Amino acid sequence: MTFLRSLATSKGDLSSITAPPFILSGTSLVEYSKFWAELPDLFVAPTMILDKEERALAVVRWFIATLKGQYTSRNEALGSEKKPLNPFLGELFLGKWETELEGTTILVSEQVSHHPPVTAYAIYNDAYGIELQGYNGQKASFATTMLNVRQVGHAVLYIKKFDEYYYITLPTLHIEGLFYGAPYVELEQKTVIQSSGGYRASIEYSGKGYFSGKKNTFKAKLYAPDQSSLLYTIAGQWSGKSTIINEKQKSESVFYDAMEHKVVPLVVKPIEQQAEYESQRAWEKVAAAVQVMDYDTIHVEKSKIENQQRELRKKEKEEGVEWQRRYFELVEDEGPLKEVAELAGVEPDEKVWRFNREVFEHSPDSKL
Ligand code: HCR
Repeated sequence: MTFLRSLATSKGDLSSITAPPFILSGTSLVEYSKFWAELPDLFVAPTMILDKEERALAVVRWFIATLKGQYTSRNEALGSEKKPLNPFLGELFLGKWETELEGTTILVSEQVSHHPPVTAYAIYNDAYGIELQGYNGQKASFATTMLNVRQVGHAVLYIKKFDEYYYITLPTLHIEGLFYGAPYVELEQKTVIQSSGGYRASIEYSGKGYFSGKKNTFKAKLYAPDQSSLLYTIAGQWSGKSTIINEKQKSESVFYDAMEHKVVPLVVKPIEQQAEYESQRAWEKVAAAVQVMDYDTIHVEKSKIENQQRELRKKEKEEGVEWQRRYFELVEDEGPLKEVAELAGVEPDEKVWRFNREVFEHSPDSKL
């Protein structure tokens, strides 16, 4: 009851929720950016497809494939959704995927704002010339026994060979099962994936009962650049199997089967080699205490980090300076990306977080 009450009074700020120890996670939210590329083969696949329509479809397939990790992996590994650690400003999570066919895919994830919390990330594979960047924050509201979470921000996929952008909006989600102490995520509303070439996918989500009586369901439609010709309809479970109908040929086939794909673990430097602002090193003691549910140590170690951060902010205020983000900068959205956002029918953010790769590559952090 105390937990439900804390949710009801959280006023949209998820970091202020006091969760019972068994719902706490020792993983910081800054780590969640990795879920975008845990299947490196699907991430780079669009770069090898010459046909524009097929390529747009490959982007949708990769996106659908990311959802299982993003939204159900805690349930699968730990039995329920957990409350992640609230990253501090400047917290960094770095890693790479090394696979035989795709080579190296790099992840840079940084907490660029603490109040409200915003994480920015960049993921790139140079061998295939593909890069994803984006940022996200969350706005929450509590309704009876459900926590509704609207995501702020977007992702942009860029394919160098075709000089093509895909603007991706983020789904809204809600958390059910709170009353029973076994929270889980369900997606709702929709995602739009708009390509600079004009192709547009609209993906609608629902839970049990709406489309098919199953959890984690979706229905996606891919439209031609003229926006009126429907090319494909895809439907099924994003955490399981989905099928695709080619609307011209009226043929049906399997689109994606999550059971047939195994995630590739991200390689992160051993903690002792990490810098003190790197996530796993910074939260090491808290994570260890979460493992054994030692609530006192969790509290003591978390408070140390929070107090240190408070001191830093105080000092910055006194000196009249602002915290310098490491590898991302807040810039006005302009050029092709603004146009794609407009095509996607979304009100583009006035300022967006973008990756400064040059700065990253000249820093010791780039030695992964
Ligand atoms: C809502 C959530 C924090 C945000 C998490 C996000 C939206 C972060 C960006 C990722 O790309 C996708 C993503 C996946 C997670 O499912 C989502 C989290 C689920 C729970 C967590 C809340 C802050 C936890 C509240 C406490 C509980 C368990 C009641």
